[in-house]
Amino acid sequence: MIRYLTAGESHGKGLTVIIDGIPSNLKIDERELNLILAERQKGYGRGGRQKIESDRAEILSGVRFGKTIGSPISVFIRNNDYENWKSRMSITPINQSVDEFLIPRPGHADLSGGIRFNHRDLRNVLERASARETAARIIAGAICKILLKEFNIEILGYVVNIAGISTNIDKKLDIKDIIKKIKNDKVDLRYPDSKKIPLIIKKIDSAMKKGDTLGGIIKVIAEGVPPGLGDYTQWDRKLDGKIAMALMSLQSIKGVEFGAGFSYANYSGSFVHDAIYYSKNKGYYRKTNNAGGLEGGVTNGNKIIIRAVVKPISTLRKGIDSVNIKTKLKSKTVYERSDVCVVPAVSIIAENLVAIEITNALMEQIGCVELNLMKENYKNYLRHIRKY
Ligand code: EPS
Repeated sequence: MIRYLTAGESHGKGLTVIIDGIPSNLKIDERELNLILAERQKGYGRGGRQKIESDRAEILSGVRFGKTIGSPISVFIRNNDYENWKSRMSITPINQSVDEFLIPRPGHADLSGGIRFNHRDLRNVLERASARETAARIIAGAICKILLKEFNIEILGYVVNIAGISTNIDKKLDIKDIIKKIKNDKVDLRYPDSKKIPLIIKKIDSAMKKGDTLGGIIKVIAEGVPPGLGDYTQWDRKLDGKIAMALMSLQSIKGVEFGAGFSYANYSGSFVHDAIYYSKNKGYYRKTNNAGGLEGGVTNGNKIIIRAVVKPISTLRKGIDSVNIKTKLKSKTVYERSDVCVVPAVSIIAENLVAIEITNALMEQIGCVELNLMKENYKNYLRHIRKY
């Protein structure tokens, strides 16, 4: 079983992730992890912080001579901005007063987190609640993605809507064709419909001018996932539940759906359920995939299709009505700096988080602690599927 934990504050020394349960003998290259970190930092509409940081993964343990050894893998990512925050984020007490963060941002964890931990300086909340933490989380996912590649399982996260400008150009495309389309895009929006990109840029520019922020919808698809991963026998083993949890735990995500998702409400059962067929060549197959690749919490061999909505982030230059928690007086939120649109970054983070959950389900079905033995088990499992 893969387990992982992250630690670190947004303006502290750095972020750490510990990933436990990755089988031995998997090739890991820091450069591959750094490519994913760089991808997370991209996207038209990111803020000033990304100019300060150039995130680099430093593997501290669990890898020897370029291969995993089965021990926990720990990775550190330094925060360059710490240099500017040394005293304000000091681990030890200091002899000077620091500005307290007193006006909670609606939409952020500031107020609810302050109440929970009884913090009077809300910086103690926002430093950890910040989406900077995803730089650490994405590393756990990136390692799982490297593992899944060994089993020909591919996952892609991309953007299908920014500020209401949506596309379904991807509907009949597979991962390799969508990658071609999003690679074409010079502004790193990870949006496959190039004709609509100028309109999106206009919207982002206008939001930036107005001091506002924008959200959207991301999509994650997974190909090559065999049937039978996940479980229906207990609520907390259902793979769709685990994926939804992983995505909902992302700072800006407010809703997750699989396949036809919320549009199931509009159709009758006889229309919307994916009828089952069988042929000698294909085995069991479907002509539709409204279920998005999961039935009863278990994969059915179809493409996994997930969509998630990303709220406009809650730090905005314009300010929103709030209250000073010290004076209790009405105040506008204070602006330090922020992104205008993080939807492309969320799509790459989501891609990697989904990889963790699929890896876990794969390990549960054919798992073992060594890669080559795991591959042998996989061959057996594929034989079982063909015979079934
Ligand atoms: C982020 C770093 C943060 C924010 C953003 C994500 O940097 P700073 O707070 O120094 O500007 O840009 O955080 C949020 C979206 C959030 O909700 O807190 C990063 O590295 O991704």
